[in-house]
Amino acid sequence: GVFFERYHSLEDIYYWVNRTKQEHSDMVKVILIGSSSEKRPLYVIKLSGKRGEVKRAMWIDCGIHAREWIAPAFCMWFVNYAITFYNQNTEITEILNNMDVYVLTVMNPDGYKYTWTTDRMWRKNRATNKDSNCAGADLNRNFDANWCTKGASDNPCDPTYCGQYPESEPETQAVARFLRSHKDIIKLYLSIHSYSQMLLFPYSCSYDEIPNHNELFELVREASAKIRRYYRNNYKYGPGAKTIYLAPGGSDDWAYNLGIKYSFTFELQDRGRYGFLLPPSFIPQACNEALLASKIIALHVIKKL
Ligand code: 0X9
Ligand code: ZN
Repeated sequence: GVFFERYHSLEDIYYWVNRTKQEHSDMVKVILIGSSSEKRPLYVIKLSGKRGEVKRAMWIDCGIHAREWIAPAFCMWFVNYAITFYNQNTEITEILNNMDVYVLTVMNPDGYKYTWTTDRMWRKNRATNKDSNCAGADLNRNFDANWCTKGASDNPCDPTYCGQYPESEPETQAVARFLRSHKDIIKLYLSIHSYSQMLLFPYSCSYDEIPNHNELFELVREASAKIRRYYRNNYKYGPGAKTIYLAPGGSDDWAYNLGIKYSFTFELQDRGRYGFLLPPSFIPQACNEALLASKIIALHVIKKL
């Protein structure tokens, strides 16, 4: 529907989360995993197909970075697709019959709100930093993976400020705690960003090659090829450090080290023409590309379980 072909304010998104839970109580639960530094709630939508047995799960977060509006739009797109096409589309049915899906639609609500009211190009959260007039830490530099080494900044005024210490930020902490406490069931971690059209996997915090590099490389190569075939659009792929840049303290590397051996960051459209200001008319294709990649990866993980 047209609802998902627009960007939504934070208030709209909260409202949508609540409505979704009420209208689809058979498939949807909402879990409060923590709150932001300005005390906004962090809600995770739990999607389940067949009920009952303890299932494995996958995780998707969107909107770590405030200005990347296509990311929350994707999380909404994914949830709507899953609810609408469960028991109609074979792939999403297979996925939901084998895995619960946890979706954090906006990991950085304070920053997201700020991009709607004050500064469209804001990236970090909105925490106050002591001994500085500059606000915010980069939540994707705040995880405990070679924290604050080359590729992050220890200056609170920089867009890649790593925070005071690993997991210093409440948003990081909430996600890290949830993943730690569910690490035995969560088999796949996906983090959605923009822009530049890339399918990335660990490591970004070093040039080391992960033990299952070949498997993940083949997976993203296949996903990229299918996106090219179906949507005539090019996605680069590979380990973060080599494919984009060295960037420590990221959620994907941390989740990988926690034991989630399928861990990915997607950079959605575009490649710079509009950048973070991707027009709403691009939402459907951008989301469908990422949805295709998500399905391919999830089905592979299920096959391997
Ligand atoms: O730099 C980032 O955090 C991501 N790119 S963005 O333009 N959306 O800011 C890339 C993240 C890749 N993964 C890690 N750095 N761990
Ligand atoms: Zn980002």
